[in-house]
Amino acid sequence: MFVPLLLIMTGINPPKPCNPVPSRPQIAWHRAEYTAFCHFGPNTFTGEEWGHGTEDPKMFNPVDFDALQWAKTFKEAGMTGIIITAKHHDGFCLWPSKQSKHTVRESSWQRGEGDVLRELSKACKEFKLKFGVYVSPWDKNHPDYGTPKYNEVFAETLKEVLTNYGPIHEVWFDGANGEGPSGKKQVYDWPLFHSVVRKYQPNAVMFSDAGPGVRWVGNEDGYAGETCWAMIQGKRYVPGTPLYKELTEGSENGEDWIPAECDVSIRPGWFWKSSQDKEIKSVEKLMDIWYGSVGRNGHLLLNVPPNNKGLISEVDAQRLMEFRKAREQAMPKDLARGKVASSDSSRGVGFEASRVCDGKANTYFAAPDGYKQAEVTLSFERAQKINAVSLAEYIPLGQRVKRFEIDAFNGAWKTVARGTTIGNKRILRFPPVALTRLRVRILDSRACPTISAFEAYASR
Ligand code: FUL
Repeated sequence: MFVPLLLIMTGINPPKPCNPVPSRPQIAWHRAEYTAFCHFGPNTFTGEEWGHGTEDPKMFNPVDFDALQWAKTFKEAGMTGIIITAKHHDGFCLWPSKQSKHTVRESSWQRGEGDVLRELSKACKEFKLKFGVYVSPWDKNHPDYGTPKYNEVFAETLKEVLTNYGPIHEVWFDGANGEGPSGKKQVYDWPLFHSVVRKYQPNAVMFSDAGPGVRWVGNEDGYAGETCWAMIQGKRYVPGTPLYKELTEGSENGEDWIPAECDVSIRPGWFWKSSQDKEIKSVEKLMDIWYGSVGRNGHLLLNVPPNNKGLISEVDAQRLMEFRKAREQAMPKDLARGKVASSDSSRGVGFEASRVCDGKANTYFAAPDGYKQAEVTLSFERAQKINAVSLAEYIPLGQRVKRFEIDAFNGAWKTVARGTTIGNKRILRFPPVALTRLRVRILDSRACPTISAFEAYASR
């Protein structure tokens, strides 16, 4: 039996998991926080959002295609990975799939010898970015779509993507399910599709409205709920669920750890169009989205569509860098790091209050078993002007906190912010306040609270 070293040394038990808890790949996904989404394909050349599947593949010709430029741009923007539309609803495959006659092989790009997935997976490796794929089950081109045979075709299609391009961190399944060339809709064999992913990429998280790895946040605006549980009751939902609004908050009593991914485009559309070059979201809007997604226990999947030359346009790249700078200015330096911390209850050695400000994600303060409330106070030698805090629970043991308040002390205590859930990360902003002590008061929790980070910021 595995006995943690800390327990052998101190005799003090860590809290028991408060189920459900995330898998290792889900924990890595939470901590990765921010991923680029790339919609790219025939629509990039036609200006459509939903292609028809009848487009001439010859017109796919991104003459200056450069996956390294994409990866470099996204790396510099502070993103941790890229998810590419390997196949969108029009059925066009960005790799020379054997399951289709509507692919890069039939295009005029690189005389039919190009492979976007090959180039992009290599570029991701070079820039140490995670690589993910959007593979649409809806296919407006495939002649078998609408028949049981298509499920087999799609399983083989997935297998190609999952076995030829190295590690895949996320597989993105869209919920859209429309008619194919025969006018029929497909009844998707989800158990089959999931089994293919589990077999060939067991560490990939699977996205759909309903998971099973990560869920849609229920809107395409990039915002999680102010209350946002990583859990849902998985059995209530299917891809394409009409109950999608519930996904914005998740459920305190959900039996399944299926956290929220917030997808949103930097432009009005998902695909690049020159007409939208002037409609790129402002830095202020992107900052608001950041606080509303990553700052509310979500993962931000920001779509930055490559243009018809096969490059990330200068205007988008520029905005991404401004956005990065704005984040750094809003939260420049954690002023709580290494400060004196105390708590109103004590579990004992290994779980002290000081763990909240040691800068380590895997150490945490924990209250004793049975406690549903706890206070952790940070003390500063000199008065500090603070206008934001960032909190984190130790999510490997489950998401617990239901309600909390933040107080500042400068002669007297004053509540400056309040919230409900925390999860992987919760950022709260408030008007600048000078303080010598900063306190989080957890008012209610599903089980004894665990806090791994309590950070304090003064924006520049
Ligand atoms: C939707 C799709 O129908 C859109 O075209 C886009 O890919 C978006 C991210 O998901 O459901």
